[in-house]
Order: sequence, then structure tokens, then C-alpha cells
Amino acid sequence: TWKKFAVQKFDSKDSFENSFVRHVETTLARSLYNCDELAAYQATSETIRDNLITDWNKTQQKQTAKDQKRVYYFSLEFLMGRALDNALINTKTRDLVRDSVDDLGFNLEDLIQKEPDAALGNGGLGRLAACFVDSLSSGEYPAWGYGIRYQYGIFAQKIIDGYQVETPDYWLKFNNPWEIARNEIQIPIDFYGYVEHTKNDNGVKKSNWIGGERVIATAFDFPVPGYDTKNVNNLRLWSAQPTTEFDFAKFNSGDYQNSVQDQQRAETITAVLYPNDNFDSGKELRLKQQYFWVAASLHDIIRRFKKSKRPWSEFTDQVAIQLNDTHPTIAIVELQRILVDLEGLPWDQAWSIVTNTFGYTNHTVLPEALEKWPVELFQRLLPRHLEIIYDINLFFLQTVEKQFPKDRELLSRVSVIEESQPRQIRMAYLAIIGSHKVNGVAELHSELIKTTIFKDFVKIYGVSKFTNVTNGITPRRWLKQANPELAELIESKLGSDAYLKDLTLLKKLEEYADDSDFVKKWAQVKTNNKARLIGLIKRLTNIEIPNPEALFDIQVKRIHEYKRQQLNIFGVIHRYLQIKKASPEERKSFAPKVSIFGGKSAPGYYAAKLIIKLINSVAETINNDPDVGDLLKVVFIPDYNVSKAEIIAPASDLSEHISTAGTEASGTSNMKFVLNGGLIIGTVDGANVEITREIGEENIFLFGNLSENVEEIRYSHRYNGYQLPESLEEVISAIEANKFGDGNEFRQLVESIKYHGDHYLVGDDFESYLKAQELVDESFKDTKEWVKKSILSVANSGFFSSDRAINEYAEGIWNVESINT
Ligand code: 26Q
Repeated sequence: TWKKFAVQKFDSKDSFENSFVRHVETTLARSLYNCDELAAYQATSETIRDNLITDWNKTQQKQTAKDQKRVYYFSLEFLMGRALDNALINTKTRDLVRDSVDDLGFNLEDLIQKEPDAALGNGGLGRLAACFVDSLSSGEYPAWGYGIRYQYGIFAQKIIDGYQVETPDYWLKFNNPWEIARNEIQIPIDFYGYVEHTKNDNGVKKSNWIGGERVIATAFDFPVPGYDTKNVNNLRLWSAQPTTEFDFAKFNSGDYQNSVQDQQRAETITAVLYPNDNFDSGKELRLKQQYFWVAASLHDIIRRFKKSKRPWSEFTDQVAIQLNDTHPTIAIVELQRILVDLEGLPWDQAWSIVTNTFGYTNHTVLPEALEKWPVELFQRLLPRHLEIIYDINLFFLQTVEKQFPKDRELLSRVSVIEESQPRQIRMAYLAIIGSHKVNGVAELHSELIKTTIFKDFVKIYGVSKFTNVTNGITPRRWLKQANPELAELIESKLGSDAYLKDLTLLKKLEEYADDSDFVKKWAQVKTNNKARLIGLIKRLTNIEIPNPEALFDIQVKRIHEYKRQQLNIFGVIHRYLQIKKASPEERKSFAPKVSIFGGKSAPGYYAAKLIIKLINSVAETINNDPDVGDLLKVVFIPDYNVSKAEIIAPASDLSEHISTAGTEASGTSNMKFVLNGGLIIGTVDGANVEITREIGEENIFLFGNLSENVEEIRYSHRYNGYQLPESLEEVISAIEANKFGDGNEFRQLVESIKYHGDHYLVGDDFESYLKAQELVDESFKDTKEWVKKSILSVANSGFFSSDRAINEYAEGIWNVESINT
């Protein structure tokens, strides 16, 4: 009888419109006569959601029935962006829905714009997690993402007087059609308290943690549809609630008033995303977020495992957990605690399960980004976990001692406990010790971690524990969705959309690199995308870009000294000074250019905020200088986010990925720009190296010192001093001469380069950067050659699909198979 009532998915205009109207009138309790665009967006989304949930249910049933090993991707950030357009594309219902809403008097593009971005991440790491869940679903892997449902995502950036101002991102203002509240799932999570040490009848020591404060984790599920498959995986995000029931016997922290207040403030745990990118803040609430999310997720996974009535020895046949950076490292300790304290397994057996369960992905070598927590904080917040960390460290150091007797230096270097003032727990070391594989995110980066920050661990564990999985991006969002015209042109030549699931098929485009009709169409798509960006820039900044034929040179990413937006803006100033010096006649030889910046600075990062201000001051001067005219425009796009990236990436002629060599682990926006037919100016850093290998060095503009020389150069700065090149001195003089507002304001920025060691080698790379930019100008003048480079780049960017990355994780780290193999 159930079958008879099975929910029907919409599959025609009629059934879509039927469902749309029903959602307007019942779900939204509106009438069709007062259905505005927001309501129409919501009704459309509810209708899509119905389809997704139907398939989501089937997927979960199928995966449960098959009962194979599942992957759990633990990430504190999922930078998903908008869901509607992506769902339409992945379920291949976009055309049908466009026509249907058109019938109903709406424009689909407009409805799509109504959705707020799900901006639950900072940048690269969070967006990587979003691309990975898309690829896991598309590849039909049994996989769940686990994260936090922040009430406030990354702040919205306003630019006021050229300065960044942060405003809260309350993205859940309206009902969110893309989440399913699982109010029946309520997992208690404890903090603080004390540890009781007892012995059982056989004299075996037992430890029991009595928590002092309890909050409830409740689940929100976000269906993740795969492309061209009915597979819909789950992204489960946790939200914190206060408990209602209360055990006074356990309430032993001695500070009643404060504890009650803390308990009432349970929601603060999941209130806001920490807005630091590549920087360790060390705040207690951050550690609470980490434990809250990890404990809830493990509880969920273990509950699922226990339903299968398998012995613990089979846990690792059923479960693989990937740690997205060190943020979830406490999971290693929590699983060991559950197995030993609660399930009664012997330490060694438990530890073998733990290490075989986890894999750890490192995303940085920057020392200021490596997570450390004061021992004292752990002692208070998670007292039993601290004991377990001490034991893990003790057993680890004992084996090291056996392997390398009497090497005290080595022991202190690799100890999980840093003997500093105050003593700190090194989370990356704990993550390495507790995982069976450690991977970097691009080849160069994976080599660097083996030879620098983790080199002692290579000595101890051997090199096979360390591996590389080069990042990737999903071609569904970053080609088909962001650049529908290019996707259509590609499809017309490849004969199908199969390349969206096997991106290496793009290779066939090489055949058309000299086909004049194709070249013309290719260039036209770029021009159209640039026009689209010109519209966005006008709306957001009121700046007019008069010349759509100008070279669009774009750098959008988090603002960070190591990413060197300062190098870019100094280059812009240099160009400006050249134009000013030139005679009207000479000026005609300059290729017109638009320099576009975008990105958020961490709110407390003073130097990054100064860079934003400098960019805006330079823009103000240049854009209003009649000597310059159309030759140069400078734009700072405010509030860079995923939905803006979808408009920006397809519109670049050139994009900048110019980090100091050895500092950018991978970068992924480089991949987005290449896949959209933009060329790259970049350093020999992160994934730029592999991009060069794939597309050919004649199709990329590389410059700058190599990573193997960076340490030496820094050392030389320190002990031998250094001289900035004339060209850069001239730029700095112009800033100091108040050509871009009050030069004094940028003193710190200038001094860090001139007098404080120039840690990021701006001076050392400046001339080489200018030369590369000259080559760019030269090359851009030959349109045919330029477009050919663009086509060849796209044809050879198939490697950078996140599908390839996920397949490598599945085979090399998780030992998990797709559901249909
Ligand atoms: C740590 C402690 C406390 C608060 C915040 C943090 C924190 C938050 C976010 C530390 C780091 C991040 C994000 C790092 C990140 O995005 N890294 C980037 O990851 C990309 C995906 O692998 C790479 O492509 C980039 O190179 C890397 O910078």
C-alpha cells in the first residue's frame, strides 16, 4: 500500500507548476497574486527540494542495504555558495524549470539571485570541502560531510572610505529550503568537569570523565545531489542547543552562577564562523566548536556502526574519516576515549582502530597557521582528553626512543607537547601520529611538508605515510554553472556533456585551437563574460569600465601578505607612473588594462587591511586622472564570495597567483581561472607548478624566485642587508609623496618591506614580475595567439577536476569504492 502513495517527482512543466503553486499556497501560505520573486524563489526551491529528498531517501536506503565502507569528511568549513542553480544543473532539470517559471511570469536568473550564499567558510579550504562533496555525490561514493551550521557565515565586507568594514552575515533570515532539521537527533555533548579514576574487580584501571556542562547537538541535513545521477549524499551540520534536563549530581564545577549562564548560552557555540584564514586564533570558543562538532559526528557514526552488530575489529572496514586540516584533530582523542573508556577495549587494539580510521590533510606550512592549544585550556575544557593525549604522546615517544636511542633533541622536537611558556599541544603532530596517511594538497607542497615541518616524522614513520593529493575543483559549478556559454561551445565540439564527468575529455579541444570559426566564438564568449563583469562592477562600485576590449587582470582571494596583493598593486602603481611619464604619442603604445582586486581580510589583520586601503586609494587616483583615460582602471570588488566568483572567473584574460614561492599550499582559484580560459601570471608555487606541467610553459607567465632559495634570501636580508630595485623605490616614493592619499598611512606596509626584512620577498621578485607583465602585454596584442593559448589551457586542465582528486583519496587513502562497483 505504501508504494501506491509514493511521492511523485516532478518531471514535466505541468507537474512542476503544480508543485510550485502548492508550495506557494501551502508551504509559504501566500496567494499567487502576492507571490513576489523571493516567494517564487522559495517555491521553486521547495519543489526541487522535494525531488532531492525523494532521491536522498533512496540513496540512503541503498547505501544502508549495500552496507559498504563509508567516508566521512570532517570539515569546519563548507563554503557552498548558492544551492538552487547547482541543483538544477546536477539534476538536469534547468531547462524545464526555466520554461516553467517563465510560464508563471518569472525569470529564472532573477529567482536564482534571491538566494543568499551559504558562506560557511573562509576561502580555499572551505570551498575545497564544497567541491569534494559535489564530487563524492557525482562519483556515487557512499559519503557524508560533517560540519557546523553556523548562524553567521563569513562576514559581509563593506568598503567605506576605502577601508574594509565587517557586517554580520545572518544568512538564515528567511526559511532555508535546502536544509532538513532533524530535531529528533539530539546528542548530548559535555565540557569541563573532572576525571574519576577507579579500578575494576580485576584491578584494571578505569577512567571516567564526569562532564560539568552539557549542550545538545541537533542535526541539520543538506542534500548534496550528484551530477547526472540519482545519488544524493548528505551534508550533516550540527547546531547547538541548551539542555532541558539537568543532572545536579554532575554539576560539580563549583561556580553555579556562571555555569548556568554558560548553559543558557549554549547556542553561542555554533553562532559564528571564525573569520581567520591561515592563522591560528587560539580562542577557547573555537576549541569548543571543534569538540562539539567532532563529538557529535563520532557519536552519529558509531551509532550507525553499532546498528550493524559488527565487532569493533570491523570498524575500519566500515568507516574512513578524513580530517580537513587539524581543526578536527580532537576526533582522534575522542574515538580513543570512546573505545577505551566507554567500550572497554584494550588501549592497543583501540589505537590500531583509531589510526586506521583517520587520514589527515595538511593545508599549510606557515608557522602562524599551525594550530596549538595551551595545555591549561585542555585541562579545564576536556580533562580526560588531555590525559589521553599525554598517553598517546608517551607511547609514541617510547617507540621513537627505541628507534633512535638517546636522541633527546629529536624527542623534544616531535613531542606533541611543546615545552614552551605556556606549554602547548601541537595539533598537527597529534594528527600525524593518529592517522594512517598524511597528505599535502599539491605536489610541491607535499614535498615541502616532508622536508621541512614534518621531516622528523618521515624519519620515524618512513616516507610511505606521506602522500600527495593535488586539489581540484568541480567542473559542474566552475564551468557549466559559472560559464554556460563556454560549456555550450565546448559541448558543441565534444558532442556531449560527458566531459563534465571526465574532464580529461577536454583534451579534444586542442584540435580546434587553429579553427578560425571556433577561435572567433571562443573570443566572443570571453567578451560576453567580460560584459557581464562590467555590469557587476558598475552595480557594486559605480565604476564604469569604458573599454571591454581592455585586458582584464584579476586577483581575487583572501587578502594576505603571503599572497602578495601588495606586489600586484605596486606593479599597478609602476604602470601608472610609466603612463604619466609618457608623451601623449607614447601613451598610444600602452595596452589598455583593468586591474581587478577582491577579497576579505581577517578582521584583526592590520597589514592586510592596509593593503585593501592602498588598493582603493590607488584606484581613486588612477581612475580620476585624465592623463590615464581608458588606459588603466583599478577596481576593488567588495564582498568577494562564491556567487561573485562565478561571475568573475569566466571574465579574466589574466589572473594573478603570485604568492612567495613555498607559501601557498595549492591554490584553487588558479584552477578556476584556467578552466574558464584565462591565462595566469604566477610564481613557481603550489598547484601553479602542475598547471604549468599540464598546459605547457608557453601558456603561462611564470616569474620570481624559487622556493628552494627563499630561506637563503631571507637569511641574507637579515645578515647582509638588501637594496630594493630602483623601480620599486620609485613606487614607494610616489606613495610617500601622497600621490595616493596620505602616504603616511601606508608607512607600516612600506617599512615591512624596506626596513623589516621584506619577509615575503616583494623587492626580490619585483623586477621579475614587471618583466612577466611586459610579456603579458606583448602577448595580448596578438589576439589570435592569445586565444590559442586560452583554448590549449582549457584543453589541458582536465587534471584539476575534484573528481580526479576524490578518486585518488578513495583509492589511496580511504579504500572506499563507488556504490556501483
Ligand atoms: C585556525 C585556528 C583558529 C581559527 C581559524 C583557523 C583557520 C581557519 C581557516 C586556519 C586556516 C584556515 C584556512 C586555510 C585555507 O584555506 N588554506 C588553503 O587551503 C586551500 C585548499 O587546500 C589551498 O588551496 C590553499 O593554498 C590554502 O591556503
